Amino acid sequence: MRTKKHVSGFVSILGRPNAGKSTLLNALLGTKVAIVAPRPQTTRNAIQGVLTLPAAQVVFVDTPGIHKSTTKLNKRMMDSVRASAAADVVLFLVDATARPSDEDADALDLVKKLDAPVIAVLNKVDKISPKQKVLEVITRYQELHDFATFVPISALTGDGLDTLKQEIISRLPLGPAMYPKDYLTDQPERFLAAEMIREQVLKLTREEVPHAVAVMIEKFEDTPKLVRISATIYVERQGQKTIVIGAGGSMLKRVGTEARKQIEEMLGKKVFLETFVKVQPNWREDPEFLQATDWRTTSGV
Ligand SMILES: Nc1nc2c(ncn2[C@@H]2O[C@H](COP(=O)(O)OP(=O)(O)OP(=O)(O)O)[C@@H](O)[C@H]2O)c(=O)[nH]1
Ligand SMILES: [Mg+2]
Repeated sequence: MRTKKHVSGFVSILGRPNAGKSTLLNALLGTKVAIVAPRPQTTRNAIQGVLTLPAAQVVFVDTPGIHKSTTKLNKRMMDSVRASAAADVVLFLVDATARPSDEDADALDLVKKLDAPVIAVLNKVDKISPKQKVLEVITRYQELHDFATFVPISALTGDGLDTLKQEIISRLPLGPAMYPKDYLTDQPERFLAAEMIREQVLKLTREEVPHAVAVMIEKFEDTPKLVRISATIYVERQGQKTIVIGAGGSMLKRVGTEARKQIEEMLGKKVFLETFVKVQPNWREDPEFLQATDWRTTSGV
């Protein structure tokens, strides 16, 4: 029942690459809407995930990690961070196990410009022992900015998430739900399918390959019994293509099998997935290519 006390608003999740922003979004929603990988710069587009509760609707915005932009792709990623930063409440997500670095200052600069309350969320406390060390991290960040509050969490185990939800909801303005209650994310299924394929490549490859991978869906045919999907995995060099295909096609097969399972779970339907690998030299500097892989600017993901 919607009472007068209903609150709603936007909550952006900002922080350094690999801090666990996408893991946190999935944990808050209890459903996977964002891909996660143990590599920095996994998320490339700002995406929404909507949490609908009886007395609150929270539109979380997961963003790419704050980093120094070098390529056109990186610049686009940082543009999307800045465009999503303004919100009713901001979560500044910190990997509490990471050493402070120069890029922390850039991340803080961005946050300091915002008018909204900023909650410092200290993530990965499951890896911190003894727990007192969390206090040291809090003290360090207290000196850097006037945060609204500090909430230690583990996005992986779910520790601290109820407290975090309460801290967010108590700061949201009164207002009705903005989306229907079953609305989960703004990403089209085609884009999510492309992301699930990219996630597997990120998980299974290392060094420069993850950064050089982009996925485009060429065909997405929804039939009553089966969804037929054709996807192209783009890399920048021949050597990377050899790695993604693997000996006798073994790597590509693993990527395809794992991604297909995830896509089937998302769609609740059988999927036939075929994948191709192509070399597209320097695509990270190619505005047309970047536009084509961003569903906000084109329908052809
Ligand atoms: N131990 C531990 N690992 C975590 C936790 N949260 C996230 N991780 C791991 O940290 C890595 C990065 O997680 P992501 O959610 O992709 O991080 P992100 O901040 O979205 O990264 P970018 O999209 O690259 O900016 C993954 O290997 C996660 O499993 C946590 O609470 N505890
Ligand atoms: Mg992410």
